[in-house]
Amino acid sequence: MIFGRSERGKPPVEPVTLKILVAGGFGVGKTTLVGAVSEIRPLRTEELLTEAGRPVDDTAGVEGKHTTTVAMDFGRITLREDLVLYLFGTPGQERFWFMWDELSEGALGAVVLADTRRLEDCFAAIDYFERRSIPFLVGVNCFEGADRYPAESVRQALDLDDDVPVLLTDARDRESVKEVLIGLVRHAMEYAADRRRAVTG
Ligand SMILES: Nc1nc2c(ncn2[C@@H]2O[C@H](COP(=O)(O)OP(=O)(O)OP(=O)(O)O)[C@@H](O)[C@H]2O)c(=O)[nH]1
Ligand SMILES: [Mg+2]
Repeated sequence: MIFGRSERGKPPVEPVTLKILVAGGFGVGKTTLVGAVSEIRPLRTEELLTEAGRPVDDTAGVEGKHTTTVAMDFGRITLREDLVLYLFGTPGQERFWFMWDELSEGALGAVVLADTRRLEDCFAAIDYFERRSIPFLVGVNCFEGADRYPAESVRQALDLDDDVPVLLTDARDRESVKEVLIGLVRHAMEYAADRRRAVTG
């Protein structure tokens, strides 16, 4: 066998690699999502939530949470033999948002995770991607105990454009998260095609 070639003699496929951001408010499940789908051990930058941070770190709804992302999460998932996603989870706390500009460099698009108990926490992320014309979708992380709302109600509450997909998900579930990622790649492709059409007329 020739090194670097598959047994059937076909040259190995060079996969397309895409960079995807996972954003949203504090404690909404970004690190969980990256960990659930990553096929490599995810890189995490978690620090303990300190007593001193209590007044500003609102853990209502995620009382079991003891750590927070201070720089980023990083993971990888092969969607198809020829399509690999690199996932970058952003820090949720406002004091680390200066990281976002660097993380969003070259990103194809973003998943904005939302928790229906604290929807307003994802406004800033939505605003961020809208302003920069980075395609995004909203993944509603369905925590137990949180009321379930249809995707359309979430769209209205967040005042999203009609073309922004809203998908219900469970950040802990690999298959569910994969669907969200596939949805985002699809949406980003359509978004790019629409923009090309708008430019070329
Ligand atoms: N029940 C339930 N718990 C979840 C779900 N997703 C995340 N969690 C829990 O919620 C907490 C917060 O999750 P993280 O993944 O750390 O959230 P994060 O968005 O990365 O948080 P920051 O980086 O601090 O902004 C953890 O204790 C998770 O175990 C979910 O879908 N259901
Ligand atoms: Mg995190």
